[in-house]
Amino acid sequence: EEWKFAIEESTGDVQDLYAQKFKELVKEKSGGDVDVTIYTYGQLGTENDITELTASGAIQFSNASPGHLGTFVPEIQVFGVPYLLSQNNDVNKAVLSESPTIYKGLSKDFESKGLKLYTMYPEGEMVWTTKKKVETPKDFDGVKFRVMTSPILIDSYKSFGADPVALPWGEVYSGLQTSVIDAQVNPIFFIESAKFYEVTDYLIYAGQQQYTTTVVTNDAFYKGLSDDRKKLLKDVKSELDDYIFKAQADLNDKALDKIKKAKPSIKVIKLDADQRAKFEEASKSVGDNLVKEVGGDTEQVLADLRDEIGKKEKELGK
Ligand code: 6CS
Repeated sequence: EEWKFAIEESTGDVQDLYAQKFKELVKEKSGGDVDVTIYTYGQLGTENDITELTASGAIQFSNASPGHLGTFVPEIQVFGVPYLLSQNNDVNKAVLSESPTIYKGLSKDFESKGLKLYTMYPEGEMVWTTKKKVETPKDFDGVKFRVMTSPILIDSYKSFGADPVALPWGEVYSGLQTSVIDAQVNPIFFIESAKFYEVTDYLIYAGQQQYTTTVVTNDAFYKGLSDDRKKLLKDVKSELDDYIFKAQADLNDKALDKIKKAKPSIKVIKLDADQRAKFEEASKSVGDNLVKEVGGDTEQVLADLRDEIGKKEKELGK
């Protein structure tokens, strides 16, 4: 039996590490019966293409990051609300791996689109790479800022003061090179592997967002699996929750040094609490706008997530 798994990233990136380990564990736990074939970014299309392929059943698994899933499963855009997730990534890990709001509430929104939400995990703090120094919303005046394709990101970056442009990531390097765009945002491991630092001058940490991703399966495929296979997938998920959290942290830890070595002239700026507060204030209404636009259970999901994050922060620290 073959399961096809498409990722939104390249070999050696976080999603690839996940898929590789998934492949290994599925093979082992199925006694060699199931072979997972991994397709990296571009082999089957862009981020939005692989979601469609999974929903239609042409492939069984894919990564579908909230940053790109917004027109398909609009409710998932709650993960795009600036400053929603914790600055403590242990909190995010706990919420993303076991939250009832995600696996009971949001998962219904996936099912209605032919997808089964398998897992969620964080990929690291998202860092702005720009050609000019940005420390206040005013500094974003006239900056053409590339965001992923979910509509909430357009709203967010407008609220921050920039001119957002939505693109698949394959167009980002050349876009920066030719000044079709002036800036973009991604976790540091990805800025390193996709070489976005080569065509920008500043790395700016504003604390606004943790990159999150989902792994989805085709819903009919999942429902048709035997109880044994469903249990196998459940066991693999639990093992991978810890594995991928450590793996992404390692990859992100090493990436900044690699960038500094490859480009000593790169300037790294960490916005302080007052500077961050200005961006948070500017984007205050983004969550409410999302609730108004998407409707349905979005208001409840957002409130419940805030509650879960708050509770985990009490337990694990901010
Ligand atoms: O910027 C993007 O669109 C891409 N960034 C990451 C970290 N993963 C895949 C995604 O498509």
